[in-house]
Amino acid sequence: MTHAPTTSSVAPRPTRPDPKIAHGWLHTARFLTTAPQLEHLPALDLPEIAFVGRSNAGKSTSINTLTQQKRLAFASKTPGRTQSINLFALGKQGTTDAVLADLPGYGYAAVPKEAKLRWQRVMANYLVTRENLRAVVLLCDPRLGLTELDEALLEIIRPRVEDGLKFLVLLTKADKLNRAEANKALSIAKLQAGGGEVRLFSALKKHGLDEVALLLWDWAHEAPTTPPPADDVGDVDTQR
Ligand SMILES: Nc1nc2c(ncn2[C@@H]2O[C@H](COP(=O)(O)OP(=O)(O)OP(=O)(O)O)[C@@H](O)[C@H]2O)c(=O)[nH]1
Ligand SMILES: [Mg+2]
Repeated sequence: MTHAPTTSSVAPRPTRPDPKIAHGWLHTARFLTTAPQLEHLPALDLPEIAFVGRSNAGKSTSINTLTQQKRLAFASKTPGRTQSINLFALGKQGTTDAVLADLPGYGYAAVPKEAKLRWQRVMANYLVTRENLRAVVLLCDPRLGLTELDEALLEIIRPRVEDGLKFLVLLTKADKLNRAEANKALSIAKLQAGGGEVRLFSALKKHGLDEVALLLWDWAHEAPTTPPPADDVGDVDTQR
Protein backbone atom coordinates (compact mmCIF):
# COMPACT_ATOMS: atom_id res chain seq x y z
CA MET A 1 0.00 0.00 0.00
CA THR A 2 1.32 3.48 -0.76
CA HIS A 3 0.77 6.60 1.29
CA ALA A 4 0.88 10.10 -0.08
CA PRO A 5 3.46 12.14 1.83
CA THR A 6 1.46 14.40 4.14
CA THR A 7 3.95 15.79 6.65
CA SER A 8 6.58 18.44 6.18
CA SER A 9 9.22 15.95 7.39
CA VAL A 10 9.15 14.22 4.00
CA ALA A 11 12.13 15.47 2.00
CA PRO A 12 11.18 16.94 -1.37
CA ARG A 13 12.16 14.71 -4.24
CA PRO A 14 14.97 16.28 -6.28
CA THR A 15 13.59 17.51 -9.58
CA ARG A 16 15.36 16.35 -12.72
CA PRO A 17 15.02 18.51 -15.78
CA ASP A 18 12.80 17.09 -18.49
CA PRO A 19 14.91 15.08 -20.98
CA LYS A 20 12.98 16.82 -23.76
CA ILE A 21 14.83 20.03 -22.93
CA ALA A 22 18.18 18.27 -23.26
CA HIS A 23 17.16 16.57 -26.53
CA GLY A 24 15.90 19.86 -27.97
CA TRP A 25 19.16 21.52 -27.06
CA LEU A 26 21.25 18.71 -28.63
CA HIS A 27 19.13 18.87 -31.78
CA THR A 28 20.36 22.44 -32.40
CA ALA A 29 23.84 21.04 -33.16
CA ARG A 30 25.42 22.37 -36.35
CA PHE A 31 28.85 22.11 -37.87
CA LEU A 32 31.20 24.78 -36.57
CA THR A 33 34.65 23.97 -37.89
CA THR A 34 37.14 21.23 -38.60
CA ALA A 35 40.77 21.25 -37.49
CA PRO A 36 43.36 18.88 -38.92
CA GLN A 37 45.86 20.01 -36.27
CA LEU A 38 45.49 21.34 -32.75
CA GLU A 39 46.78 24.77 -33.69
CA HIS A 40 43.89 25.13 -36.14
CA LEU A 41 41.33 24.78 -33.36
CA PRO A 42 39.79 28.17 -32.55
CA ALA A 43 40.10 29.31 -28.94
CA LEU A 44 36.55 29.30 -27.61
CA ASP A 45 34.98 30.66 -24.50
CA LEU A 46 32.30 27.98 -24.42
CA PRO A 47 32.13 24.65 -22.57
CA GLU A 48 33.41 21.89 -24.86
CA ILE A 49 32.48 18.22 -24.57
CA ALA A 50 34.89 15.88 -26.36
CA PHE A 51 33.97 12.44 -27.72
CA VAL A 52 37.06 10.24 -27.65
CA GLY A 53 37.84 6.55 -27.91
CA ARG A 54 39.15 3.77 -30.08
CA SER A 55 38.58 3.82 -33.81
CA ASN A 56 35.21 2.38 -34.66
CA ALA A 57 33.91 2.65 -31.07
CA GLY A 58 30.94 4.66 -32.31
CA LYS A 59 31.87 8.28 -31.51
CA SER A 60 30.49 9.85 -34.67
CA THR A 61 27.38 7.66 -34.61
CA SER A 62 26.61 8.58 -31.00
CA ILE A 63 26.92 12.29 -31.84
CA ASN A 64 24.45 11.82 -34.70
CA THR A 65 22.08 9.85 -32.47
CA LEU A 66 22.26 12.30 -29.59
CA THR A 67 21.70 15.27 -31.89
CA GLN A 68 18.97 13.40 -33.83
CA GLN A 69 20.72 14.12 -37.09
CA LYS A 70 21.66 11.62 -39.75
CA ARG A 71 24.94 12.93 -41.06
CA LEU A 72 26.22 15.68 -38.79
CA ALA A 73 29.35 13.67 -37.93
CA PHE A 74 30.82 11.23 -40.46
CA ALA A 75 30.31 7.66 -39.31
CA SER A 76 31.55 4.63 -41.21
CA LYS A 77 32.21 0.91 -41.03
CA THR A 78 35.80 1.68 -41.98
CA PRO A 79 37.84 2.44 -38.86
CA GLY A 80 39.70 5.74 -39.05
CA ARG A 81 36.85 7.57 -40.77
CA THR A 82 37.21 10.68 -38.61
CA GLN A 83 40.61 12.24 -39.36
CA SER A 84 40.29 15.72 -37.93
CA ILE A 85 38.83 17.34 -34.84
CA ASN A 86 35.32 18.41 -35.81
CA LEU A 87 33.45 20.93 -33.70
CA PHE A 88 29.67 21.27 -33.53
CA ALA A 89 27.94 24.27 -31.96
CA LEU A 90 24.98 23.86 -29.63
CA GLY A 91 22.27 26.32 -28.64
CA LYS A 92 19.85 28.38 -30.66
CA GLN A 93 21.38 30.38 -33.53
CA GLY A 94 23.02 33.46 -32.10
CA THR A 95 23.13 32.00 -28.61
CA THR A 96 25.65 29.18 -28.91
CA ASP A 97 26.24 27.90 -25.39
CA ALA A 98 28.41 24.80 -25.83
CA VAL A 99 30.44 22.82 -28.32
CA LEU A 100 30.73 19.10 -29.07
CA ALA A 101 34.08 17.83 -30.37
CA ASP A 102 34.30 14.64 -32.44
CA LEU A 103 37.86 13.35 -32.30
CA PRO A 104 39.63 10.82 -34.51
CA GLY A 105 39.86 7.40 -32.94
CA TYR A 106 43.04 5.70 -31.80
CA GLY A 107 44.28 2.13 -31.70
CA TYR A 108 43.45 1.14 -35.25
CA ALA A 109 46.02 -1.47 -36.19
CA ALA A 110 46.34 -0.59 -39.89
CA VAL A 111 47.54 2.97 -39.22
CA PRO A 112 51.31 3.39 -39.69
CA LYS A 113 53.21 3.63 -36.40
CA GLU A 114 54.40 7.20 -36.99
CA ALA A 115 50.88 8.45 -37.65
CA LYS A 116 49.65 6.60 -34.58
CA LEU A 117 52.25 8.19 -32.34
CA ARG A 118 51.63 11.61 -33.80
CA TRP A 119 47.92 11.31 -33.17
CA GLN A 120 48.40 10.06 -29.64
CA ARG A 121 50.51 13.12 -28.89
CA VAL A 122 47.95 15.48 -30.45
CA MET A 123 45.24 13.80 -28.42
CA ALA A 124 47.18 14.05 -25.16
CA ASN A 125 47.93 17.70 -25.86
CA TYR A 126 44.29 18.41 -26.62
CA LEU A 127 43.13 16.77 -23.40
CA VAL A 128 45.70 18.58 -21.26
CA THR A 129 45.70 22.03 -22.84
CA ARG A 130 42.22 22.67 -24.25
CA GLU A 131 41.18 25.43 -21.90
CA ASN A 132 37.43 25.27 -22.41
CA LEU A 133 37.23 21.46 -22.14
CA ARG A 134 34.39 20.80 -19.71
CA ALA A 135 33.78 17.07 -20.16
CA VAL A 136 35.18 13.99 -21.86
CA VAL A 137 32.97 11.20 -23.16
CA LEU A 138 35.11 8.09 -23.59
CA LEU A 139 33.38 5.65 -25.90
CA CYS A 140 34.17 2.03 -25.46
CA ASP A 141 32.88 -1.11 -27.16
CA PRO A 142 32.03 -3.26 -24.12
CA ARG A 143 32.94 -6.41 -26.05
CA LEU A 144 36.54 -5.14 -26.04
CA GLY A 145 36.45 -3.34 -22.69
CA LEU A 146 38.77 -0.47 -21.81
CA THR A 147 42.06 -1.03 -23.62
CA GLU A 148 45.52 0.10 -22.56
CA LEU A 149 45.17 3.22 -24.69
CA ASP A 150 41.83 4.03 -23.04
CA GLU A 151 43.45 3.65 -19.65
CA ALA A 152 46.37 5.84 -20.73
CA LEU A 153 43.81 8.47 -21.70
CA LEU A 154 42.11 8.22 -18.30
CA GLU A 155 45.53 8.72 -16.69
CA ILE A 156 46.15 11.81 -18.80
CA ILE A 157 42.89 13.45 -17.78
CA ARG A 158 43.08 12.38 -14.11
CA PRO A 159 44.62 15.68 -12.85
CA ARG A 160 41.95 17.66 -14.65
CA VAL A 161 39.22 15.36 -13.34
CA GLU A 162 40.48 16.15 -9.84
CA ASP A 163 40.07 19.82 -10.76
CA GLY A 164 36.48 19.35 -11.92
CA LEU A 165 36.64 18.00 -15.48
CA LYS A 166 33.67 15.66 -15.96
CA PHE A 167 33.93 12.33 -17.64
CA LEU A 168 31.65 9.61 -18.84
CA VAL A 169 32.56 6.14 -20.06
CA LEU A 170 29.92 5.32 -22.64
CA LEU A 171 29.61 1.60 -23.36
CA THR A 172 28.42 1.65 -26.95
CA LYS A 173 26.74 -0.96 -29.15
CA ALA A 174 24.89 -2.29 -26.09
CA ASP A 175 22.48 -3.93 -28.56
CA LYS A 176 25.18 -6.56 -29.15
CA LEU A 177 25.04 -7.71 -25.51
CA ASN A 178 22.46 -9.72 -23.60
CA ARG A 179 21.35 -8.48 -20.22
CA ALA A 180 23.89 -10.50 -18.23
CA GLU A 181 26.76 -9.39 -20.47
CA ALA A 182 25.60 -5.78 -20.25
CA ASN A 183 25.48 -5.87 -16.44
CA LYS A 184 28.91 -7.44 -16.29
CA ALA A 185 30.38 -4.85 -18.68
CA LEU A 186 28.81 -2.07 -16.60
CA SER A 187 30.30 -3.38 -13.33
CA ILE A 188 33.78 -3.80 -14.80
CA ALA A 189 33.76 -0.36 -16.40
CA LYS A 190 32.58 1.22 -13.12
CA LEU A 191 35.59 -0.25 -11.36
CA GLN A 192 37.96 0.94 -14.08
CA ALA A 193 36.44 4.39 -14.46
CA GLY A 194 37.00 5.34 -10.80
CA GLY A 195 35.17 8.62 -10.29
CA GLY A 196 33.61 8.97 -13.72
CA GLU A 197 30.09 8.19 -14.85
CA VAL A 198 29.44 4.96 -16.78
CA ARG A 199 26.41 4.30 -19.00
CA LEU A 200 25.29 1.71 -21.49
CA PHE A 201 24.33 3.13 -24.87
CA SER A 202 23.00 1.86 -28.16
CA ALA A 203 22.65 4.14 -31.15
CA LEU A 204 20.88 1.32 -32.98
CA LYS A 205 18.23 0.72 -30.30
CA LYS A 206 18.26 4.31 -29.01
CA HIS A 207 19.10 3.01 -25.55
CA GLY A 208 20.49 5.31 -22.88
CA LEU A 209 19.68 8.50 -24.77
CA ASP A 210 17.74 10.34 -22.05
CA GLU A 211 20.38 9.80 -19.40
CA VAL A 212 23.28 10.81 -21.60
CA ALA A 213 21.45 13.85 -23.00
CA LEU A 214 20.69 15.03 -19.46
CA LEU A 215 24.27 14.53 -18.30
CA LEU A 216 25.62 16.55 -21.23
CA TRP A 217 23.06 19.28 -20.67
CA ASP A 218 23.89 19.48 -16.95
CA TRP A 219 27.61 19.58 -17.61
CA ALA A 220 27.37 22.26 -20.26
CA HIS A 221 25.14 24.48 -18.15
CA GLU A 222 26.58 24.20 -14.66
CA ALA A 223 29.04 26.76 -13.36
CA PRO A 224 32.59 25.73 -14.31
CA THR A 225 34.86 24.38 -11.60
CA THR A 226 37.81 23.59 -13.87
CA PRO A 227 40.68 26.06 -13.51
CA PRO A 228 42.69 26.77 -16.66
CA PRO A 229 45.11 23.94 -17.44
CA ALA A 230 48.86 24.01 -17.02
CA ASP A 231 51.15 24.93 -19.90
CA ASP A 232 51.48 22.80 -23.00
CA VAL A 233 52.66 19.31 -22.06
CA GLY A 234 54.97 19.02 -25.05
CA ASP A 235 55.91 15.42 -25.58
CA VAL A 236 53.39 13.45 -23.57
CA ASP A 237 53.61 9.94 -24.96
CA THR A 238 50.64 7.67 -24.64
CA GLN A 239 52.39 4.79 -26.36
CA ARG A 240 52.38 1.59 -24.32
N1 LIG B 1 25.19 -2.31 -33.60
C1 LIG B 1 25.60 -1.06 -33.43
N2 LIG B 1 26.53 -0.54 -34.26
C2 LIG B 1 26.95 0.71 -34.03
C3 LIG B 1 26.48 1.49 -32.94
N3 LIG B 1 27.12 2.68 -32.95
C4 LIG B 1 27.96 2.66 -34.00
N4 LIG B 1 27.86 1.49 -34.67
C5 LIG B 1 28.60 1.10 -35.88
O1 LIG B 1 30.00 1.12 -35.60
C6 LIG B 1 30.74 1.56 -36.76
C7 LIG B 1 31.68 2.69 -36.39
O2 LIG B 1 30.93 3.83 -36.04
P1 LIG B 1 31.55 5.30 -36.05
O3 LIG B 1 30.54 6.17 -35.37
O4 LIG B 1 32.01 5.71 -37.39
O5 LIG B 1 32.82 5.10 -35.09
P2 LIG B 1 33.94 6.17 -34.67
O6 LIG B 1 34.25 5.89 -33.25
O7 LIG B 1 33.49 7.55 -34.99
O8 LIG B 1 35.16 5.72 -35.59
P3 LIG B 1 36.46 6.58 -36.07
O9 LIG B 1 35.95 7.85 -36.68
O10 LIG B 1 37.13 5.67 -37.01
O11 LIG B 1 37.29 6.83 -34.85
C8 LIG B 1 29.68 1.92 -37.81
O12 LIG B 1 29.54 0.82 -38.70
C9 LIG B 1 28.43 2.12 -36.99
O13 LIG B 1 27.23 1.87 -37.72
C10 LIG B 1 25.47 0.90 -32.08
O14 LIG B 1 24.98 1.47 -31.10
N5 LIG B 1 25.09 -0.39 -32.37
MG1 LIG C 1 34.34 8.99 -36.15
